[in-house]
Amino acid sequence: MSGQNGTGGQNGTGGGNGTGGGADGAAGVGAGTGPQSGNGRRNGRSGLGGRGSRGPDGAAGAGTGFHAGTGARSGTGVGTGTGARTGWPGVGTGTGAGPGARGTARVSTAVSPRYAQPATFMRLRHRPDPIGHDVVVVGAPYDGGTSYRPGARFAPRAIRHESSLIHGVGIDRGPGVFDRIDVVDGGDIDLSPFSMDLAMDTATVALTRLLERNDAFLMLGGDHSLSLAALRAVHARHGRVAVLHLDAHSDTNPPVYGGTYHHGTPFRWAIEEGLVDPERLVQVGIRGHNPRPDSLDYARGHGVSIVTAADFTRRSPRGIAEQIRRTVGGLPLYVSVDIDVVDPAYAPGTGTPAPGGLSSREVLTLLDVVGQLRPVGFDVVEVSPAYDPSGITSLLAAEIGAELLYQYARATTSPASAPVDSPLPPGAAADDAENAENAVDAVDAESAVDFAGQRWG
Ligand SMILES: [Mn+2]
Repeated sequence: MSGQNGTGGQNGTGGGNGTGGGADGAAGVGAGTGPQSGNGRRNGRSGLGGRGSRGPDGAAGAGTGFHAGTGARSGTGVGTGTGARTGWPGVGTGTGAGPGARGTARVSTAVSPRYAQPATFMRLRHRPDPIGHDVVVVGAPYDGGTSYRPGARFAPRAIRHESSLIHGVGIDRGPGVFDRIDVVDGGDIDLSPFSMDLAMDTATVALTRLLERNDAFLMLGGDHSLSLAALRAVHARHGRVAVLHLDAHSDTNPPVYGGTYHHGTPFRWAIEEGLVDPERLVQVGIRGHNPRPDSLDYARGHGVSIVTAADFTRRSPRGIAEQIRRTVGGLPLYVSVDIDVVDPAYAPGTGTPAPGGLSSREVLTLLDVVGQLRPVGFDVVEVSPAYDPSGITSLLAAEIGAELLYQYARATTSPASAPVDSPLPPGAAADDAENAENAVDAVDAESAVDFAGQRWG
């Protein structure tokens, strides 16, 4: 995070000749040059180092080029940038040294009470146009795809507001999620409220750009239609992905009312566009009078695994987690959580509430499987704050987002939880009932590793 505080010419933008450096740990020095380094930016935010391989704590990290150059988190860096943007002549140079994000990833509660300051997700630092982070939290305030109750456009603000209380640690999470991964709040994507096609294109471009410059995102919806944009972006980076989709509805509906896209279509289009492998798509919590038969028939006809809410009651959560592991395998995993997967008793503030859903605890427990896979992106969608007078729906959405960040940390920083192509324990049968004991043993063994300190050392 070099040069973050540098000063530079207000009009000096562009340029590719800068250098940026800084490594984890005060002693480290890293340097890099390349196309993404040394952007002399507005406000003198010059000399941003390109993203690089992160050096170990206290050691140097160095690299060259895009995705290199290690502007790292705790180090200091110096950067210069020169150049001109069309129509904005000028040269800007700047140098700056900043403490970096790591260790100061969030607004300190020692200085500022949790209810103070503009709300960002979990009080993370706001970094518009972020570069080089492990995960960027990004809002997608849009509800032009809703078919019933509107209002999800206000969800990113509401979720951020309720997230202020969430610590980065928890008795189930172990210490220091944000010591393990570098996360910032990238703000919101500016989406037109007037055109679904324009919003979809804008979101696709913005999220694709995020993944060109950062490793993953957590998108706060917004209605569910924009998960298609998210999957397009993830596909551009990773190819076909597996999906864990938590929802009351399959969202594999055909177009309706003359609209190609709406919040009931994202996974149908994701299958049609080849973004996801439908046989690696697991939908959990499906129930109610909607989805229509042509939605479920489409999903099942393409090999999608559907765990209904009734299935969830009959089966063990660990058995379902085992099914998810088996179905997803070693493929990069996108996780999409429609808050209406949760019963309206816990999450009333949503667009199409459906009684008989999962509890908050069941959803949070189920997400434990994510850290044992290869997650590459997340969304939490369909919160509608106007129908959420006590804020509990936004609070739960924030907690789910925090849980997903923790699971990302588990998956990417824990050698013990490296992705596995064959997650089944030896001799395990495919049948859920027969497999329950084996699955419990396997999960317990992994949990033991978690709390033995090997993951959090
Ligand atoms: Mn949905």
